[in-house]
Amino acid sequence: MEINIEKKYEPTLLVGGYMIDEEEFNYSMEELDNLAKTCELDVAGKMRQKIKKINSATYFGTGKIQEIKEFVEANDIEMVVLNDELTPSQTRNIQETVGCRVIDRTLLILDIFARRAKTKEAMLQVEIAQLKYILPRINIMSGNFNERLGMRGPGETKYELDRRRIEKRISLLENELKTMVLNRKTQRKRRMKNEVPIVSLVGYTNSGKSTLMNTLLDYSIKKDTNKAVFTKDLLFATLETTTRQIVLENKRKFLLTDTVGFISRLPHHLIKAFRSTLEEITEADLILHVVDISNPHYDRQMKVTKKVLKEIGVQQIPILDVYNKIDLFDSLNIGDGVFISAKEKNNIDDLINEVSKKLFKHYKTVKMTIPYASGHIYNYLKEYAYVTKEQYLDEGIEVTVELSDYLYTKYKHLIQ
Ligand SMILES: Nc1nc2c(ncn2[C@@H]2O[C@H](COP(=O)(O)OP(=O)(O)OP(=O)(O)O)[C@@H](O)[C@H]2O)c(=O)[nH]1
Ligand SMILES: [Mg+2]
Repeated sequence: MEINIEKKYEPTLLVGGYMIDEEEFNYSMEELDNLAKTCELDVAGKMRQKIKKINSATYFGTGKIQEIKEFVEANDIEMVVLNDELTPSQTRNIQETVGCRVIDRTLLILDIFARRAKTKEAMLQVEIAQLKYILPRINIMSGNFNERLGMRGPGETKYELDRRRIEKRISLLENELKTMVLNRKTQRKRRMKNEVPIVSLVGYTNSGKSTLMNTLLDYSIKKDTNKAVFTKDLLFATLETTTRQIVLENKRKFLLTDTVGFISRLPHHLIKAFRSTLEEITEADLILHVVDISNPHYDRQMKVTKKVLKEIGVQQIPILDVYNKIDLFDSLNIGDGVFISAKEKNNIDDLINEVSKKLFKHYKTVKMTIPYASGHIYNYLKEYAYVTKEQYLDEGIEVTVELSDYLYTKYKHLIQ
């Protein structure tokens, strides 16, 4: 059984079945096309069928399978991609009848994730998802137990098709991942102790989250251009979580987290494997839901994102919808939410205002007198808080300063 789509430009047939929601189906077929192209497959045809019930043995009924076989033979198709997750036996049965390799949507997405994984953590997560996908399939697929499994992943490791070894490998990788996540959690706790609010960028893949992160990094008064994140017109350009600090002109600051994008019918194993990455979202104080408004299906994409957010349990976190890519329109009927262009840096002030309203509503402006002997406190506040006024008095420096809850509690004794 091959898990990698090694061959480029392989003549490929996309097939899908739908029961009720034809519109959702059309869109997911369009997406499948994009996913296939991302895997460098040569899409030579598409077939579709309204089905009453999924056939447990062959997914489609006999008639459709026959039709697929005829198309495969007539067009020298080498790969059939089905727009759903197939059971191992369905894959085998269809493959036997149509006479070429059959894969499902899940394998396609897994392959893209495997291509994109760059950090150790993302690699571990992808490999775990791949192995869990393989595990129930090793008995049935190909029947050839000695066949080697080409695995795209860390070091391009090869595995024998051996259940016990795969299970062992999964548990080893899961332990490794656990240690890594624990370390990250400790770091995060340290950050949270400083009471810097956390903002998470979430949204559909390719909506512009990473571009917005770079634009906000540029907006920050503390810039570090080396720290820009990777952006590209690719599905799943980002697979790992990156956190950066954004400092505003008034010294207010927050941590901004960029993470993996969503897609409809995201494979279950992937959500599970990426749980630790997605969990970071659950610790946010505010979620910026980035929407590509130039995509004709943006409302559908929003629904998918909201559904995944619900699945990872973040209903209680406030969400601000950020409609991106407005530069692609001459005029736009603007409704609720914030409308920006992350790329052209339009309306970023508006976005920051909205974010500030939500994050810093508890901030208090106070007057305090800092004794001359406590110069370090004055220096600290000048660096980390927004000092709007200062006056030198006999007993010390009187400052008017805006304080976060954390600083308010810390310096309560100095407040007048
Ligand atoms: N025209 C236009 N293009 C944009 C804008 N923002 C982002 N893009 C483009 O959209 C594509 C995807 O941008 P990314 O920032 O990588 O998207 P992402 O949401 O991080 O995607 P994933 O990491 O795959 O989830 C890139 O080609 C960007 O240049 C925008 O405001 N206007
Ligand atoms: Mg990204």
